[in-house]
Amino acid sequence: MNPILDAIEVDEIRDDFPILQQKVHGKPLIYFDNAATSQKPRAVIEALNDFYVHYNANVHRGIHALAERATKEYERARERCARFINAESPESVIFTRGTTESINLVAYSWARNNLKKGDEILITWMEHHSNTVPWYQVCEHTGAVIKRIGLNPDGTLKLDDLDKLITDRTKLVAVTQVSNVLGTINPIRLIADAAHRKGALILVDGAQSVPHMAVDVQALGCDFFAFSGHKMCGPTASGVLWGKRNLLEAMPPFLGGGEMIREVWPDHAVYNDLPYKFEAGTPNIAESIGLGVAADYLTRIGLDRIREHEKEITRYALARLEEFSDIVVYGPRDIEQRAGLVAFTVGDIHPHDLATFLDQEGVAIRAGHHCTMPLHKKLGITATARASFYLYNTQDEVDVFIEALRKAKKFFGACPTGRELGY
Ligand code: C6P
Repeated sequence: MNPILDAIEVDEIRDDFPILQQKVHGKPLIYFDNAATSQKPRAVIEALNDFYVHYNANVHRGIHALAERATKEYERARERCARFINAESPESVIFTRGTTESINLVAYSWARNNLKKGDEILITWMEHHSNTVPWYQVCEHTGAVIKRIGLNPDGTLKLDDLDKLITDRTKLVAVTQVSNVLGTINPIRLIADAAHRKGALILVDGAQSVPHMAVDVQALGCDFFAFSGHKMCGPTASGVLWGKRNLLEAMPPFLGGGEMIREVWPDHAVYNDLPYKFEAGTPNIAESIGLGVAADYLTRIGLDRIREHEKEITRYALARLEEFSDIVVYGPRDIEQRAGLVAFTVGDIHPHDLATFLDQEGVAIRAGHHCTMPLHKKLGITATARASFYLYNTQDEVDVFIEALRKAKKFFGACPTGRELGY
């Protein structure tokens, strides 16, 4: 079997995504902002439509036909998500609105109840604000402190002193599997083993990994794993927190309300079992069902093949970007350590100007700090431009992107570099 999606397959895949057929500013849309959110295939759009047209009802409450069907599909989505990340049971899959909410659930329910003054939370310099700010809040609440794993010059994690960084006071290591700026793929199993040797837990932010590579939470050896549906072809406001069952069972509920209880007495409540204990109120039913469909859609195409396809595009994009002598590309060059995104700057053109110019050419990229202000401060910059790829992108699109960059350079009159001037 050819491990890489061939041109015909990509054409077929593109047909699944109606949004890609349009023009933007009179140019064919080239969507390179997949790390922010991916586009949705017809199967997911139709699943949402089907829910609202045929069986919209609340779950786990009604005993009428619609409610029973909604409940069945909602729980089927949980099974699909569990299979997608190889969770040992669907009960350890909690539906949330996304990575941010999943991490906050752990911060509020586990960390605030298990950390005390002087305890340490180890994060890294490449964490998204979602895997940073909740821990700052835990520290404000408990008196625990944040420590960080450093970065090597190539944008990989500095792991040589990991066993020293994780101390007897470290209670949690919270790390992203893939950086949304550097693209770095972190060796989670190695970090998890080091954390467990010291009795610490590990939470993995899977927002940028789950959509693009096969993830097995058990093989990774993590304790908590968070991801978002909207970056993996699923609807917005869908996502998952997976946790080891014994940990989730010992944690108090995050939010109180309907559905998360078994009994409510005049003066106290008895909480429900997993996963409902963590799903207070009417959940995001349609979105979770759509997420289950997205997980099956990606599985059908094959996560390993999607990863290979993105590797090819990224390798090509990195090579073509090198045609610009004043380009700075962040993150590892080794494609085995890099996911399908490239953050960069070109000369002294502000990334926002670049993104605005590229938009006029039909190319959607993101610019800014990408919710990683500490990382940008560490790199000594305020912003980067970022192109992020997915299964429906092609090398031809990279060519258009490169030509658009060339035009942008000309338009902004970027100073020629010494290399371009021949010295
Ligand atoms: N990064 C980006 O453009 P939510 O918003 O909860 O779905 O995901 C948050 C999140 C957490 N971790 C990582 C590594 C992420 O990349 C993101 C979202 C988007 O890079 C929006 S800032």
